[in-house]
Amino acid sequence: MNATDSPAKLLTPVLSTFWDQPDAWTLETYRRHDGYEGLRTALAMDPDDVIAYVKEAGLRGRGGAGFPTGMKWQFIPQGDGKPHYLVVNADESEPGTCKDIPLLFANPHSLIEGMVIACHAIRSSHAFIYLRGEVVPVLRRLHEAVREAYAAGYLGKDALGPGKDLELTVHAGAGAYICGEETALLDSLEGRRGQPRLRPPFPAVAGLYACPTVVNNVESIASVPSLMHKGKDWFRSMGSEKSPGFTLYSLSGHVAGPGQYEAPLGVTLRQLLDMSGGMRKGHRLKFWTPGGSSTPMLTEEHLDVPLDYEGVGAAGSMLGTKALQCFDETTCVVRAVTRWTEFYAHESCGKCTPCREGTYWLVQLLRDIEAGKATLADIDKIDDIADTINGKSFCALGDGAAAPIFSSLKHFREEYEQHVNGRGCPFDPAASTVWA
Ligand code: L3W
Ligand code: SF4
Repeated sequence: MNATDSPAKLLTPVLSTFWDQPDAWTLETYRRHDGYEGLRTALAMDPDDVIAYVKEAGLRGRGGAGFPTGMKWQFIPQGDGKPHYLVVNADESEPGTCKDIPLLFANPHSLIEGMVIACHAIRSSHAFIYLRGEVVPVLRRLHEAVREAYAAGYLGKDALGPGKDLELTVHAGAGAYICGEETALLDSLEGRRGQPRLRPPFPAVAGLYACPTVVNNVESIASVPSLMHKGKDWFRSMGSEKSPGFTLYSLSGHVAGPGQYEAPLGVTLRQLLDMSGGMRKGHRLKFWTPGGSSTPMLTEEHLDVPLDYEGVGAAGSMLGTKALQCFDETTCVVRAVTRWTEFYAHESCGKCTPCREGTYWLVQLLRDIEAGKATLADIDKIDDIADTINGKSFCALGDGAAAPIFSSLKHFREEYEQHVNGRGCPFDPAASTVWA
């Protein structure tokens, strides 16, 4: 893959191959597209060999951190006499992130098949899906797909071989962003208020009900069946040495063609925009996030950054969830950052002081700057508060809240100053409305 490749060549539909079919989500459609063939391959292998295979393929977690999936599975102790659990994190809620919900809606069996393979690998007999509760149509569809999988014998009695049963529970969360943090999710699943736990111990050592637990993102697990069926060389033929494979990129904002684009890791935003119709007519890119609002914003000068873990890292951001939110020149960066910070302040679980207090004060100051009621010293103050949150909070939400402050000040400090000196916002909010 290189910068001159044609748009069509850049797309690698795997998870999204048959999303547009009306009965895409059914077992029958899934089987027509090689569904459950990867499971057949995996069940013929020793569990340790499946883990080694996924490690060699180089699959990395698609939930934000990019942690190697096979390595995470390998952390589960064997012969410890304790139950092992697999928990799929389907609590998608990072601003801009919108890949797992469509994936579950259109192709739930790819997740179920991946979960059966993962349970075989880590020797687990009970798996859970923690789904964002508001998405009721997805919950219903998931229940129906799980019912189909039980009826077909992929789940339930002897699912993993003679005497090896597998249960799958779908749990709907109550709609708190913090429950996407893996340890808060486990507390919530256990019936408690979702708040992060101290790590270590990591869930692989003491997770659900204090037993060894793998927590993986939906897309990570859904990527396993095709990898097992088509092979690690096929998987490695896409992406780069350190970031191999295909992934879902979610384009949103002031773009002509918002949606999901499945492409190899390492594609660039310029290539994705070229194939999807670019920015909305007559406008140009001002800033964008590589992976949701928790990942530092980038600008037009980063259009050719390879969208993989190393490329985005070298550009000073994180690949995150590959939620590419694109904003054009009509957008007030102070307004966008204020809106995101309001989200973090609202969703802060309150457990630690830097995040609980810091996000509150950031919102007050940002609103003052946006309204032209602040001083230049207040711009330094938001920088200072973000510094007090970053790296000093209990979980990643704090760092995520600090990221838009730092990155917007780095790229657009003069725009903050313009608000102060001009006593208000120089932008027309109506002009940046996507539907305008
Ligand atoms: C065992 C060790 N396990 C690490 C495991 C750990 C976890 C995974 C990654 O945050 C990021 C965050 C968000 N022994 C281990 C170990 N692990 N060392 O590996 O861990 P970590 O700490 O690097 O990341 P995290 O706390 O899981 C995730 C960013 O993603 N993000 C947010 C995304 C939001 C969604 C959503 O809405 N769906 O995913 C976006 O960029 O800021 O930096 O499993 O246990 N020694
Ligand atoms: Fe809770 Fe925020 Fe602290 Fe995380 S950083 S534990 S969300 S208060």
